[in-house]
Amino acid sequence: MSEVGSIAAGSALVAQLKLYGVEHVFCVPGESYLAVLNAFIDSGLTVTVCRHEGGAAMMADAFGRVTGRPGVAFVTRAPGAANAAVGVHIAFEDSTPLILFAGQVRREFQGRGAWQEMDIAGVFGAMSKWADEPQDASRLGEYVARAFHTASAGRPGPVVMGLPRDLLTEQVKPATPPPFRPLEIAPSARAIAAWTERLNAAKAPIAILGGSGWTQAARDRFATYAERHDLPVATSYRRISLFDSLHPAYAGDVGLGANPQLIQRIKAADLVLLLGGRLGEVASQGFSLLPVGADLPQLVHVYPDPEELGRLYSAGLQICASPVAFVDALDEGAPRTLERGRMDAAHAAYLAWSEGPTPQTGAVNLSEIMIWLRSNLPTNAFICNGAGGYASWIHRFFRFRSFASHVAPTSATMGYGVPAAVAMQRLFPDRCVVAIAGDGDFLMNGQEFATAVQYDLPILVIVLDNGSYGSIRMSQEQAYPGRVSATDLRNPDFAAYARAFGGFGATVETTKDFAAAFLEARASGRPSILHVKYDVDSLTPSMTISGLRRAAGVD
Ligand SMILES: Cc1ncc(C[n+]2csc(CCOP(=O)(O)OP(=O)(O)O)c2C)c(N)n1
Repeated sequence: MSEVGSIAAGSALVAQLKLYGVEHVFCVPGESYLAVLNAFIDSGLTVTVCRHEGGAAMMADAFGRVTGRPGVAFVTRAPGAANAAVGVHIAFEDSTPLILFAGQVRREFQGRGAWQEMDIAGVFGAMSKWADEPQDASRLGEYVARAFHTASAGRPGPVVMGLPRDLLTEQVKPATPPPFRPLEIAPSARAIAAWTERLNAAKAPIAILGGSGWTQAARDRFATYAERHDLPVATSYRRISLFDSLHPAYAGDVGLGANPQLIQRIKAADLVLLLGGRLGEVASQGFSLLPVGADLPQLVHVYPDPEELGRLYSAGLQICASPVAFVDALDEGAPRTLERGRMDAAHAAYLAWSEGPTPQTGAVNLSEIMIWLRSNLPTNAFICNGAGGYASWIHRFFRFRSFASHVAPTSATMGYGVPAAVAMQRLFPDRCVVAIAGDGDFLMNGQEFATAVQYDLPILVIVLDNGSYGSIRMSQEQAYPGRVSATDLRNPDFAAYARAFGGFGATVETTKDFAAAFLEARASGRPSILHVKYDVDSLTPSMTISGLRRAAGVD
């Protein structure tokens, strides 16, 4: 019997989410959290029911990545939580605010190895900022408040919260939960003065933007600042859309297949501003860009977590601040006067590097397709992708104009593009959303195409089919030339797959057919898949299997 005026804890949880501004949740249902599913009805939340918890967690990650607010996913106990783990890992490595709520067995059965029981804290403890489960329904609000704070404060990341089934049905007095106030970590006036002094004295400065927690306003403000001070701006691996690729200060991205001239420019710089990012293994070109363990007087590292500062890089100036607060505090000052002209040179080098096209074996040229996309997509279109050699064509030739328009994991996790596209189209119904996937990549979460069909989301998925786990094939050909093991793929007809799901599908076998197929897909107004078949030889814009084999003297 419920007491007068009391509600189920599951309803109190949903009310708290609403209070914290949550509008979207992504889920796969389970009997372990029926009370929450029940509370979704009439809550006003936009609920996206997914086909796999990995997809749901990736959608929540994409949401958190683009909005800067915690993405929220609900899954059932052990099987659902285990499936969702990949999304938690992405959020952890990529610093995305995310809260995964996972159903849990009844409290009275806990510790017995009950059906689908999982030690949430044990399993997720090492890949999240916090993993726990409340035991007392009256403290649920406190736990949820802490989850929001922890996921978004300092270096953002995932929180995993187990929800015992019986706790969710317990009646609680509706209380006013503690408020959620996102924390901005601001730099001191002394830190800003020290930065300004270094910038004014620098002859060859460069900035590298990275990390999460940026806003459109901070990006715009920093762009103006960079131009004023003749400061070239690079972006970190898969953070390309933190800057407008056609802004006169843009110098390109550091990541896989980075422009060697840009790498040289960073190595030769007398001032490097690493703003918001950690410069991990890929962006640092295998920790070679700035030597780990060495004194780096030229480096100014701005990061919102004091434990990250100094962990890898001994920067001459360390500033604990979120990128937004740092940019807000920047002193306009007089324009830097020493040796100007480097910004234009860096941007010209970027434009030349990304201009294309490059030659490619076979009837489909991916550089030409990327160039067509960059010339024909609306500038605010989203490009969502996962991992594979195909992504190097995006990085090299697509030019990202709008803030956060590239939605792709720095953890290089396959299967991300389709769920991310679903989340973006759900969030921004009027924007053009394109997922680009490899053939291996696509089938890791291609089932979420059904979610796009279910909600009439006209995402357009470009499946780049080279009949191979090409990226691994590339590594194989480098390490063991001519010896192909477990990387060949025999693929289905992806256009027929799209039609079977109720979407639009077309096959593209030559470059010149791409534009017409793309336009037909868009005109259909339906979720679409373009199955693009291309030759496996060109693994990246600068590497072919035939070239690698020739160099190794293998046929
Ligand atoms: C979830 C996951 N599993 C495995 C890998 C290792 N991996 C990276 S790229 C790749 C192959 C990708 O193949 P495909 O999607 O066909 O793209 P291609 O490299 O051929 O362009 C694999 C297996 C990964 N990054 N993520």
